[in-house]
Amino acid sequence: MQRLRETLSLQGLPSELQQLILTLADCGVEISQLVRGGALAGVLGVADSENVQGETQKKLDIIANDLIKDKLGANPLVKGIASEEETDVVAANTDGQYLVCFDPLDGSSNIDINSLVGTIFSVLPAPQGEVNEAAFMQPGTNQPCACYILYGPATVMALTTGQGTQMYSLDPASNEFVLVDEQVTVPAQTGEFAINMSNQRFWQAPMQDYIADLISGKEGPRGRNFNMRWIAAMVGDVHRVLSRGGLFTYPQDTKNPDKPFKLRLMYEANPMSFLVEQAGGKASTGYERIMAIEPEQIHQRVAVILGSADEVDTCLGYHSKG
Ligand code: AFP
Repeated sequence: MQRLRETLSLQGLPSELQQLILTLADCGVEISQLVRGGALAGVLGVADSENVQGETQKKLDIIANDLIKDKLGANPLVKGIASEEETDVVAANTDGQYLVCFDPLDGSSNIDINSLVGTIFSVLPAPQGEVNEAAFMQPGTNQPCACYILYGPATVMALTTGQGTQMYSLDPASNEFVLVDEQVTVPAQTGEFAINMSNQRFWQAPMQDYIADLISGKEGPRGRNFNMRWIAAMVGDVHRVLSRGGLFTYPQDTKNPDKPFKLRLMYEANPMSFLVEQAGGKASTGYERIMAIEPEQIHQRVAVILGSADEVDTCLGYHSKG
């Protein structure tokens, strides 16, 4: 069985990027142990604080964020970090070559019900000069690497360095990630979609029409039935898409006029889009390729439609009709 470090070496990656990826994996191993502890580790429940998103922070949000911040801050390769749980970007090491954006605990609303959560990492090259928000304003196509670690019955890691998408599983005996799929492939067609249906009345017309046609199944224009799954943790829903195909979407909605979009570009949509595209899938806002977006703010949000390429194209067809 091939361990992560061996796969990275065989990919002929720069030694610095290999070393950074191993640090990201180490963060995942430590957070996995905390998540496993659950109530017994004293990490459940809410903290008495809110993040920049205006979301009540869970204890484990803060613990995971601080653990990653400390580990990356201590790595000389890291020039700066941006986190869902940090209002501003954080400078690290002046001579670092990389910037790291992360969602330390995606799906944290699932923590107290013992459901799926994960950590999402997006790596960017560090430009010359000071570490400010502008340094991070790079399109997703600049990522040399993206990965997530999913804390489920098994702890798994999906990773791409632009040479396809690989899947690893954490060996509890050695605490090392072991390669389980060297070329993850998302089937072009699917019978499964993922969306928070409770927002249906707030969607724009193209998404309302697309989902209505899925739900009308065999008697409708699609001529076949579809199944729905919703984990309410992007990391879990995307893992299902990478594992067996599907379409995941969190579309624009009018539920909160100040916040037409839910998912964050820099540390959710971009890394997940890179992983899905490298596995043969597609990732769009409905009107443009997510990874082509020129970011304007570190916490900016975006609509997401990603997964099986043919199904994403079908959904985009509804959007091009307007
Ligand atoms: P939390 O991290 O606050 O649980 O949010 C998770 C998330 O950002 C994303 O991972 C899910 O796909 C989405 O929100 C779920 O949103 P809903 O709670 O509206 O279903």
